[in-house]
Amino acid sequence: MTYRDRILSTLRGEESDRLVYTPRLDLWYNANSAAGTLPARHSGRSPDEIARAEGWALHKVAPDFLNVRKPEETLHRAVGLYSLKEMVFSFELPGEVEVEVVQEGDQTRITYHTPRGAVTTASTFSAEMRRSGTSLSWISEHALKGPEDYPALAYLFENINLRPTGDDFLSWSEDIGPDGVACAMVGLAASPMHHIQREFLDATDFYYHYHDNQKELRALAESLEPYYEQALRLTLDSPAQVILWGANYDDMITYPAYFQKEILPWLQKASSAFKARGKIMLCHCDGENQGLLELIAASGIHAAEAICPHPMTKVPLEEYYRHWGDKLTIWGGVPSNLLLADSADEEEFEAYLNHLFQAVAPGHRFIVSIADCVPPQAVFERLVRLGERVEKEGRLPLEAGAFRPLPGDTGKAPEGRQEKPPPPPEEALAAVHQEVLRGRGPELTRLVQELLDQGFEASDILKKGMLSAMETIGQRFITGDVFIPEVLLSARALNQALVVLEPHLTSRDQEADGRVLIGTVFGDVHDIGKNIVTTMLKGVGFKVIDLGINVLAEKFVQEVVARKPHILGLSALLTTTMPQMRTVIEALEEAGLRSRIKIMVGGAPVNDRFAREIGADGYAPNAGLAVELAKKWFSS
Ligand code: B1M
Repeated sequence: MTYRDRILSTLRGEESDRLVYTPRLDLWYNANSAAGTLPARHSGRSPDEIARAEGWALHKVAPDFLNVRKPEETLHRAVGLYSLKEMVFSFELPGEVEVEVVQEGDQTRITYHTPRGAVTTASTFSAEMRRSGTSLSWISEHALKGPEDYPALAYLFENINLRPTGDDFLSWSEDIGPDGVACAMVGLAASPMHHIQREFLDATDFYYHYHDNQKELRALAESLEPYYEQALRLTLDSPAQVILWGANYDDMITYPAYFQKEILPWLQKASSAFKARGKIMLCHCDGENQGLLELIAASGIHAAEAICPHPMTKVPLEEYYRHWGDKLTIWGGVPSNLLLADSADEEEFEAYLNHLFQAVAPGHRFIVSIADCVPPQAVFERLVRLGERVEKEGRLPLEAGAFRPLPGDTGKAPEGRQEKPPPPPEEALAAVHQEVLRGRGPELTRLVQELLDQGFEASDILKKGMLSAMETIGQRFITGDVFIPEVLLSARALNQALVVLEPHLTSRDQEADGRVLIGTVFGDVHDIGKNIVTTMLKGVGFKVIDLGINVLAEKFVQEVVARKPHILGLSALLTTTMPQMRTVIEALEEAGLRSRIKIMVGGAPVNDRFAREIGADGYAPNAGLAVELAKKWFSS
């Protein structure tokens, strides 16, 4: 069997003779070829040549976003329109739409003038992002600023035309030959509403629009349906056998109730249409899937690609296999941080490999890969060793054996904590507490005003009513009983009511809590988690100064001098940007500022050990625990 045969039969759930190993090399390759640090034996080679020389199958699921046929093809990505050789259709904007493009340094601003108004987007792709291997630009200005932008976007998508481009896809597919399987990308969003969430809005703003403008947002989603229907039809009629439909599901961002309502129906519709034509559909499921296991299983997709298990996320590999092994193919299985010398030593890496072969026994419906991709500083010899072990031990069925947990690991996701009951409030304060929990800003503001009029102490309303509710929300977030939208809506309600409360608070009440300076480190544009941490810290009374994303060490130092925070919070989601946290701490030491502040680090790849190694004072795995740690520091 060729690699192509094995991948196809594994995806279809048919018998195969061996496990296939397909490390995704693009990020690693882009960063190391730019820095001139490719392994000497692979110098001058392309990623495919490297994989072939090592005897690995080619990973052809995620498109090569950087390698476009014409520069113009990247222009409309900020509204979620892609044109790539890995696609089987391209798009034509409606003739009445005038497109204005302005290039300002690393930033591209585009305005779409439509008969129903204009919308503007801006995206950035910096030299630093290129050096770090990133292949997608960062959207610095989203298309949807307010409901006034809905009609223009609706017009754009209602009138867009798609046409087939199967020939380019076929020639790309021929280049891959028997060494892999060409996967055709339909889009990174899985449904019209997911498209709006991913592409048109800032990740946190989406939840406000979703709550406040349900009717308008739903109408906009309906306007996107013709685009999705055309994309489905053209892909069904195309030569592609394997299709990538949707990416980056995560049980915080696409929380279960939302996934079920807005994403699942489209996955089910598309997967059954593809099945009926003998095609295979997969999704790039690189996020935290703990709360989505059953829903993804119910989606009808053939495979979940980029599966990144515990210890990088909460779900252990054996749990994935137990839930999904008879329903869909798991592609991935090796969390990328195990390839990094800083995150895992040789013994831990070997222990994980021993564990892997047992966790997926008997090995059907499993394709070995690094999830979501090989990081730039990966120890290349570990990649090679994994390949050798797959070669040596990968004959199917794998020898089943007693499953061995990782050293020090119970194999179970961390237990949630018990929620603390709110302090027994008087009835009126209990009502305040409830309105914060419900996230009802106008009702809360009215109630706070009434209580002030009745002579209630402003500080009681704040502390016993509002802040205690945010603590409850924080605890519920830790235990997984509420998701991001609830936290954001509660925090927004609290901030709205603070407008009437603040003039009545004494300066002591207002200055009672600490100042936190927070930011995502240089080279990293992930901000959803940092924003949640910020919101929750503000919710319990901290003054938070958010420096945003991609923040240089020098900027952190300047701001520590200027703002005199008690706590500095650093967030990083990439293993490539984790070392920036050390750089910030060293810069603070050099500036003689280190002893003045407590430093907290967090973000998916960060762990306690790393925090200690770089000299941070603490690490928090989630926003609720970040609040607990900040409070502990501040009260000690
Ligand atoms: Co990216 N991405 N991404 N991504 N992305 C990850 C992080 C990744 C882990 C996926 C994977 O491998 N499974 C992977 C990193 C691998 C690694 O290095 N170890 C990855 C990659 C590779 C990339 C790109 C390089 C992809 C590419 O270009 N080929 C690129 C990088 C761009 C760059 O930064 N230069 C990229 C881009 C993107 C999008 C733009 C598409 C999008 C980000 C949108 C945005 O942030 N505005 C995105 C997303 C959404 C993800 C996943 C799927 C979800 C991240 C998220 O927001 N989770 C992610 C998968 C994963 O994390 N497993 C992935 C929800 C959020 C609430 O959780 O951020 O963990 P989290 O925050 C938690 C805690 O960590 C903690 O509290 C939060 C709330 O409880 N926390 C702190 C966070 N910061 C804290 C600070 C604290 C304390 C606690 O103290 C100060």
